Amino acid sequence: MKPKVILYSRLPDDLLERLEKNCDVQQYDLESSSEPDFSHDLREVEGIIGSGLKVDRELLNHAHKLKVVTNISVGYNNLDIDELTKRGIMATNTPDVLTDTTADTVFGLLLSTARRIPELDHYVKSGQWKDKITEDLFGVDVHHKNLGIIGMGRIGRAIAERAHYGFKMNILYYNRSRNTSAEKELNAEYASMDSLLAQSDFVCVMAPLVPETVNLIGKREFRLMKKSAIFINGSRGALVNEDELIEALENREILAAGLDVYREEPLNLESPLRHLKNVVTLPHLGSATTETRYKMANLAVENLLKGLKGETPPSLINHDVLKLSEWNR
Ligand code: 8YV
Repeated sequence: MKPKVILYSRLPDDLLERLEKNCDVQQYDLESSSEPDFSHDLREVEGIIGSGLKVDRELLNHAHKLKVVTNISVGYNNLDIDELTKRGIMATNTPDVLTDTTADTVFGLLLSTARRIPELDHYVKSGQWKDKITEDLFGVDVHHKNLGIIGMGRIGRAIAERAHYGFKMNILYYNRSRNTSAEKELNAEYASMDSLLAQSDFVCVMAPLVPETVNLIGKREFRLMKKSAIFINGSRGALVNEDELIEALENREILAAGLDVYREEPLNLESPLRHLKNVVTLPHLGSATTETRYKMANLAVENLLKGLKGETPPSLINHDVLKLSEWNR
């Protein structure tokens, strides 16, 4: 009998076919932004694959046969890793394949915000360009400026490469641990958070969402930034106190912000972020190119099938789970 699997994200046809060849696939409401209720299916399920589903103790209490939970994303703040490990369930994600694409998006956001590209696009298309352009439409330079990166992981490093080689920027970074290769190769300077905030022209948050990073950036941090600073968030909305960001933008304590992620997604229709001229927004699509989303889905399917066979998936998160299963043998 094929193992039962829950799929709650869209997969390219050939990957769905591969999954269906090996598993009994139960697909869920793919279009809805609300989480599907599949509690009645959990009892028999051995694998879960998709993006963003909250997998916590409550869900796991219904899933006694579960072996693998496969995120189609690099972030895994939706998974209770300790609980999964305790229960001997493998958790996997999709690192590396999305690094360059996400760094491209973040850099695009940075350029769009500094040079006000979406606003100026609207200016032309709405017929406002009737005469010579005036100073009120000018942006600020990116090249040779100071870029502060909070979270120098794979994506942070890829952003730093673009900034260093392409834009001759000076890189400051704050991270849990030193990234000596970025220091050597990109001339990146390790700084305390406060010093990074005070010196940077662009502050870019790329840290993972864990309990210690919730509200990492708020009123105090915005006040430490330059009044000319541009703030970029390409990681997770919860790292930033969004009300305090809005206040900082409205009061011009910072110049502007470029955002791919929000507290609430999709962004609440009432959010002032929708109306602020000094904000550029994207709908959480850092990794969303056809090529990269295919690679992510492919890696996720590979992770799932390997895990279901009892083999080690290529991007296993909780390696302790292997020790546990050896002990149980
Ligand atoms: C995901 C992301 O694709 O990988 C991540 O952590 O943020 C994106 O690349 C996104 O979470 C899917 O909705």
